[in-house]
Amino acid sequence: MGSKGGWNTRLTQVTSGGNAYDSLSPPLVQTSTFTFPTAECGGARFAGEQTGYVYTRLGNPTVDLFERAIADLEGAEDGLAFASGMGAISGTLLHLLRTGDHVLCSEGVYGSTYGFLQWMQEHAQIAHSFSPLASEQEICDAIGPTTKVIYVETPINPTLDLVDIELVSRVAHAHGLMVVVDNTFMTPYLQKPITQGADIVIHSATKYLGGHGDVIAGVAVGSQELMQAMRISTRKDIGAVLSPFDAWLLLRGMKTLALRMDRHVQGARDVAAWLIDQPVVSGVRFPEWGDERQQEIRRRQMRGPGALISFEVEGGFEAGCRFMNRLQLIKIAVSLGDVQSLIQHPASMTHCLVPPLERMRMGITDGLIRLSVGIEDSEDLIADLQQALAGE
Ligand code: 4LM
Repeated sequence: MGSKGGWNTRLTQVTSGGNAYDSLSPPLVQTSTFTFPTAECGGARFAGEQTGYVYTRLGNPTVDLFERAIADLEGAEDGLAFASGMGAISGTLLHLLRTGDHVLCSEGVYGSTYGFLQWMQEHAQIAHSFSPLASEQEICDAIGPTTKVIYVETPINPTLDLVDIELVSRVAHAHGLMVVVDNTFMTPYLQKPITQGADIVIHSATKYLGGHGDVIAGVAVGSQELMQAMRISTRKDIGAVLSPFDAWLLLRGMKTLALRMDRHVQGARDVAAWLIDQPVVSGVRFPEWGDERQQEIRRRQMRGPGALISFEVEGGFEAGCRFMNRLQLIKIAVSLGDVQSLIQHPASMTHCLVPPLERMRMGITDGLIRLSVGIEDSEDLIADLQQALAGE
């Protein structure tokens, strides 16, 4: 059963520690293994005949608390933490897919997700293809006889195009397929894909869930049956497990998720509205703008636009580099969702391994710049952007 109350109340509750030693903060159980009172008890725990912890790769109280917290917030039955977002993506897809299967993907995914799709194709003959997934007909046409999973990023990194989760889920389920949604850019505060019909939701918890740029982590949520199966298959045996300390940092970061997201979104609205008026800036992408169909999707499935903005500076890649190099407050770095604003160039950084033609098809032009708006005061961010653009 989900936690009760408003978002800020729920966030403080689901991330608190229960009653170990009456501590307010959750206990950090920083251990690799657990002792068994008797040899028979150890055997019974391995056999699943007795509950109790065994070894941190199989489960750990601090990691479990993080898993339960994110599952609760996403409206899922259970969660499974991983060492990174890529650990969660690879662990989930390898669990769901077999040699000969096909995964249908949104028209654009994070660069390393693209790399992993390539890896599965080369090493396991698991095929993939991309589609805008924009209408029932388009989705049906893209589903083949071996398709098992539809994998969606929305908003898509870094073009910020939106995919209709409810439509994709309805069509997928009619064909007996699973739907996996990467919800990293939104967090459950802004979008809850499970309530739209998705089967599994994935996060790079490195981003907004942690929020403070000090953790690499991932998580998947879904039905208890699926999560338990993944717990004893790809997570246990590939072993991309989250450390208890990182789970503890995530629990601390998540207490302020709603506060931070409201502030991120307001800052992004201010910055996007300013950017669009700059003569040397073009093609500003922000999920609150765009064609009517995208806006209809946003209103239906998102509570806010998020805090990423993509745009181009007149003069292409070279002008974009000069502009980024002049920034002082905004840091040049990949990643996103940090309290500090971060800016990067997808074609040479996060999506550099995507071949140029594929990048063009995904809408990642050579001059595209992606800005993750932090929680700084908007006027300071705008002043920094203004002085950096002034040189162009
Ligand atoms: C970045 N992104 O874009 P880990 N899913 C999405 C992502 O954006 C990322 C991951 C998964 C960036 C990292 C450098 C939508 C990552 C992968 O980095 O493995 O926690 O998440 O700047």
